[in-house]
Amino acid sequence: MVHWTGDEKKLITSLWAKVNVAEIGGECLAYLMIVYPWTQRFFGHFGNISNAECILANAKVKEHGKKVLTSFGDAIKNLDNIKETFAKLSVLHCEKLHVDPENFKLLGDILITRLAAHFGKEFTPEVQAAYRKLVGAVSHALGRQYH
Ligand code: HNI
Repeated sequence: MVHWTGDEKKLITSLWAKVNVAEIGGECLAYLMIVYPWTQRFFGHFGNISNAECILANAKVKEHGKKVLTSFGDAIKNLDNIKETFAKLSVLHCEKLHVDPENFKLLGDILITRLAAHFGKEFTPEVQAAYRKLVGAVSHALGRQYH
């Protein structure tokens, strides 16, 4: 189990309270698909994703990005219970969606870059360290049911 210090918990939750989940969620999924184009193969049924502009404007990408980041927020509500929180989603991504767990790490990296872009100086190295630990834990939890 990941151990969190009181400071880490405070840094994570106080930044998250200011995150616009719809906006940053949509951006994260769109950026993932643009920066790592092979991830587009999972979202072929989302309509027009033929170039960066279309991906950024795509309503389904925005909607799904919001869903994914809302789900990521469940990790923050359950910091001491991340594995169990994502157990079902891990099975879904593995057995039904066949998403390579490497992609969870890529999405985590993208989230860090978007938080840095939105929060600037407020995204201090200490906050970033706590968030890197968090995206690592979420990625590990989502990848846990793979066999
Ligand atoms: Ni992911 C569906 C959460 C990363 C591909 N994903 C979901 C759903 C949630 C979710 C919640 C909706 C489940 C349901 O309908 O019951 N996904 C998360 C989280 C992360 C993540 C918390 C990482 C932080 N998913 C990824 C990544 C990919 C991905 C990195 C592929 C690159 N997810 C999918 C696909 C679906 C999906 C594909 C189904 C989409 C659809 O509606 O068709």
